[in-house]
Amino acid sequence: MASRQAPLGGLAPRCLWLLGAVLVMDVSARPANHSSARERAANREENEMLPPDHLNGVKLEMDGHLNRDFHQEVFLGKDAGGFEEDAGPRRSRRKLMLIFSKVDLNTDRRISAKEMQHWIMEKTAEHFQEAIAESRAHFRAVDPDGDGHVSWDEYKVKFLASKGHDEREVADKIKNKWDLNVDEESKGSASRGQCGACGSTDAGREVGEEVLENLKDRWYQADNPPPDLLLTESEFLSFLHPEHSRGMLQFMVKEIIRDLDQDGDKKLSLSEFISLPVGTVENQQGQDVDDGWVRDRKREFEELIDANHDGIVTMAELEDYMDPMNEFSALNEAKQMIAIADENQNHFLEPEEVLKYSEFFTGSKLVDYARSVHEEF
Ligand SMILES: [Ca+2]
Ligand SMILES: [Ca+2]
Ligand SMILES: [Ca+2]
Ligand SMILES: [Ca+2]
Repeated sequence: MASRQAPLGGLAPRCLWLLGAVLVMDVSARPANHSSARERAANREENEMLPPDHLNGVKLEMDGHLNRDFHQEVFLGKDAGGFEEDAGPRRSRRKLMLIFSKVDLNTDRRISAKEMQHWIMEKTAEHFQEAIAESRAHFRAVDPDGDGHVSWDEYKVKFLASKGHDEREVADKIKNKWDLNVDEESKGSASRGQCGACGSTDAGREVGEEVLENLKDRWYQADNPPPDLLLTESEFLSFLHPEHSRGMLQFMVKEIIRDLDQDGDKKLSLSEFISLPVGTVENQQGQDVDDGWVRDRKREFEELIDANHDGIVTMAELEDYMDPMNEFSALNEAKQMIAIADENQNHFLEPEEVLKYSEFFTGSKLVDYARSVHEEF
């Protein structure tokens, strides 16, 4: 894995704007077509054969949306429970302070950027382990004969069966090379939707040839030489979880740029990055949501993705930003997370600050933070 550290001078001063920004960051800024963590969990069952649109601990969704839950995912790791609204504020605060003490490696009761970076890397590794376990289970489901290889046709049968097609019928058709009759006409066409890469949940049961073509592209990408279209378990992992492989990460970046790039220069300008999918603005409320969406994307583009600040995001810049194992990005994230809650501006997080900004770190507001510091820490 090559190390590609892009220059990113003067981050600290630019973090100051974040101080005031936290309140608008989280709840409001979500366009109408963006699903919540809860909806995603509900969809996961149905789409378990599909590579997920959402990847824990990765900054962008496969369809190019910002991952709204990123900070919580890298702060809480797989241990995200216990902060629901009905969990009891006292217990939640206690749990948050327990996390605080784990992040605070040198036990000086404040979190430094280095400590936070270390924590983020640890939680990212946790998400990786989780993805491996999940992928292993799915691999068993698509490799029933257990020979350790899954062919594209085997996968296609299982995938279409999971979408409500008759498994035996599909298998027979594929075996005899008959037409599958899933939306024949778009076969081989170069046109793609807004979400070409993600096999979007909108597709639901209606699996078009286009979705299959996109999946097959991805299958090819995940298949290391020799290109026999048989995936091993580890190749299947990078099919489902592109964040686990350099080549697939690049593929994902290309797909995202292809979907957002309007002038075809294979780079993203700010206006390309913030332009909305058609049809998301329906009323004033929707307009406000979209304004927040644009504001957040603009900030992310300018502060983090466009590392050399020339107003253009290249493939390399987007790849650095998307790579969850990039230590440099993790340090930038750590600094950003600290800046958001660092009220006394000493570049460290104290327990009071973490509790006060609990919504940013955990997704729920834990009221009465001032008292709890004395009670529970
Ligand atoms: Ca410390
Ligand atoms: Ca462009
Ligand atoms: Ca740039
Ligand atoms: Ca502080």
